[in-house]
Amino acid sequence: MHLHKYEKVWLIFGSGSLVLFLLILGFGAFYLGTHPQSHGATIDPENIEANEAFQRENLGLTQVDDDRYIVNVVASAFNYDLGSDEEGNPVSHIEIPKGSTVLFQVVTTDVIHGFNVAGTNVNMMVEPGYISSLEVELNQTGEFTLVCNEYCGVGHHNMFATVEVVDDESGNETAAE
Ligand SMILES: [Cu+2]
Repeated sequence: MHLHKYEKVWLIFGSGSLVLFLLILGFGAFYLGTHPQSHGATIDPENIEANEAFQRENLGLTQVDDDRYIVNVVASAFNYDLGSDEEGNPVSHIEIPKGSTVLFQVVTTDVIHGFNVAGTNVNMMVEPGYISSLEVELNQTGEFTLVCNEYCGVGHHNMFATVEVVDDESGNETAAE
């Protein structure tokens, strides 16, 4: 088979860049330990309550300062645990005043789940053994659906909650419910 000189050059260039990119990817993943969103924070998925943030009473929305909130979530097939309200019912809707800085911290107790607040920049993969965390400023009012975007099993489509960003003109509305 005869290969034209330019064709050879292109083949070498093409396969060379493929190898180069794979090396860069491998270097990042295995040597630098690059990991999506988790900042390398680990947790025992069998015993998440060993971490204070994921004890039952600390789940869901917590105000930590004037315009700062933390949302701790335990994902499992097929639910996002956002804690319970006063009546003991599971929380599936949280309200956050517009302009707040929110730190989302999410763990899973079983398989890989997604954590996507559709329409915002919040989009994380939640892997067993890792704490996925992301801090965002929520500047757009509206109701956003929190969905699992990693297929996790037969009940995957039932895995959602809502995050509502509300205008905070009244001053100090209660945000956690
Ligand atoms: Cu899912």
